[in-house]
Amino acid sequence: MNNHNKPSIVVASPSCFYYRPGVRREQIKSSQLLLASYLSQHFPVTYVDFEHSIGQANTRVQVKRFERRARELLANMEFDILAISCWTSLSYLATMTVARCCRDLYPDRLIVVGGYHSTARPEDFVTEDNLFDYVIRGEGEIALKDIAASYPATGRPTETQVIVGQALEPSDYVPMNWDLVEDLVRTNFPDGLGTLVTFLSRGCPFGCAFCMETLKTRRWRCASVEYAINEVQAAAERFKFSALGFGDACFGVRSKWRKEFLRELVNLKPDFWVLFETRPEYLDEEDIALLGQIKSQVQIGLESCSPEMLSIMNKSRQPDKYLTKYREASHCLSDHGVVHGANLIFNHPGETGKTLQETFAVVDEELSRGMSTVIWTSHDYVHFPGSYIDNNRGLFEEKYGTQFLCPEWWKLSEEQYTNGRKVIPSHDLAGDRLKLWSDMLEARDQQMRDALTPTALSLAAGSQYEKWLNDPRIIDI
Ligand code: B12
Ligand code: SF4
Repeated sequence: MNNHNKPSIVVASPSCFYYRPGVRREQIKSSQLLLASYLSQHFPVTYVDFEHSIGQANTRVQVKRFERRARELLANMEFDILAISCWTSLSYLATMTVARCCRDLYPDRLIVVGGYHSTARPEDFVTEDNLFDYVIRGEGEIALKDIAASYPATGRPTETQVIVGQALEPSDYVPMNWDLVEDLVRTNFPDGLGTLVTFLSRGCPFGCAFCMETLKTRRWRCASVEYAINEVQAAAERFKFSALGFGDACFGVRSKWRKEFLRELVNLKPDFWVLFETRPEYLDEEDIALLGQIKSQVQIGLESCSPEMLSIMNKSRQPDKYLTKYREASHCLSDHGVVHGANLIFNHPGETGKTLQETFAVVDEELSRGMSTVIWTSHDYVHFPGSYIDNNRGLFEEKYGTQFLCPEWWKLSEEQYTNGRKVIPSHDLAGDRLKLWSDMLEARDQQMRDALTPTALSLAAGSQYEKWLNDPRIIDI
């Protein structure tokens, strides 16, 4: 240890193994950077992203190569504590590999793991040989700061310790320390970034059945408007990017904060796109009129238009009211020219032919209104550990005939993108009927395309609907 009171920390994003080749990687992993930013106030911190420095590994040969490169990189790094982020379960195998390389090289150094996966499945990191010293559940800042502060005196614990991290209060939020990724950005993105993400709040008060956010502190905690605006300005002054995203689990829950922030944001006259995800309840006409004055794109976590599915998903206790709210918000967003994604999850446990009909009936009704800025963004259900569904698999199996065909996909050296989706939602949607939703979507392809304004069409083609890229109405954005 160079400085006896201040151990040095490497915060590492370990990459993903066996994730579908060609899936776009996140340019800057902002959650990990946020953690590193907080720690850098107290300790010397380096941030590394093995996905950038080594790459993803999608075959056994690539995994072997990854292991070799990780060993070389770690051998050339100065640090006392390796803090690995198993943020997504897709990083589980890579996390284990990086930790193993580190332990082989440095038997005395501290290895800590945190992130959504360790929050959901801490036991996945408890090994006979105590590979990890600490497994942190929930937010990592305070737990890691305490561990690092006591490490010089206590050294490695004799057994793996599982700790629930105390959630950070807004008074302790620290701005992103962009210095930590200066070299990474300069080396990997010399022409500028696509989307840069920062955070203005934490927590979500809702409890959707498929979402892992529910495992963390649910209280919505926002930074002050002044802090939030400073974050926007600091990012814009520092880097060139086409969009700034707010990665908040649920943007703008408190109406007064939201309006004040949006007013200040409009005053900044941003020349980049602003992106965030929220619920329809948190967008009224005043907010939308403000958003209409800047280049903004809103993701709405609608998830389904079937009242029955919305109940099963625990999206809302009053599904009909929720759908009315969605329609009002969506129409108003279209009236103000604000592009918005209506995110839908299909084949969620409990889904049947009837619930699909209900969803597409609403989609059809919306399409019949003519030109709009709504992009229907559709995904298959992906089974993540720690969600309500995962914790109550038996209940779904019994009630709907759901089958979880690969319940621990993150542990297998096989294509995880496919394995995570191996769920039969109900007795009714098995076999060939599993692709019923994508057939129903495909049948509406032309209508969906024609209903979009040129800006919305161009944004849709640039993201989810690549097949629309040859449409003559596409414009440069
Ligand atoms: C913002 C977000 C994104 C952004 C990320 C932006 C960016 N550039 O970083 C975007 C939209 C790009 C995105 C992409 C993906 N996401 Co996402 N995303 C979120 C979201 C909405 C919010 C995260 C958040 O609140 N951050 C705020 C910070 C403060 O909290 P945090 O991220 O949890 O970080 C804290 C702790 O986890 C902990 N921690 C993290 N690392 C470490 C390390 C150590 C050592 C310690 C001690 C602690 C620690 O400390 C951090 C600070 O407090 C969540 C949850 C949700 N409601 O949907 C999903 C969520 C995290 N995403 C998820 C997924 C699956 C993905 C994708 C894989 C989707 C896909 N198929 O491509 C990709 C993966 C991208 C990647 N490789 O990094 C899942 C993860 C589930 C899982 N088990 O894997 C979540 C939980 C949603 C869900 N389905 O439930 N995502
Ligand atoms: S899906 Fe969205 S609204 Fe539901 S719990 Fe997760 S973050 Fe909250």
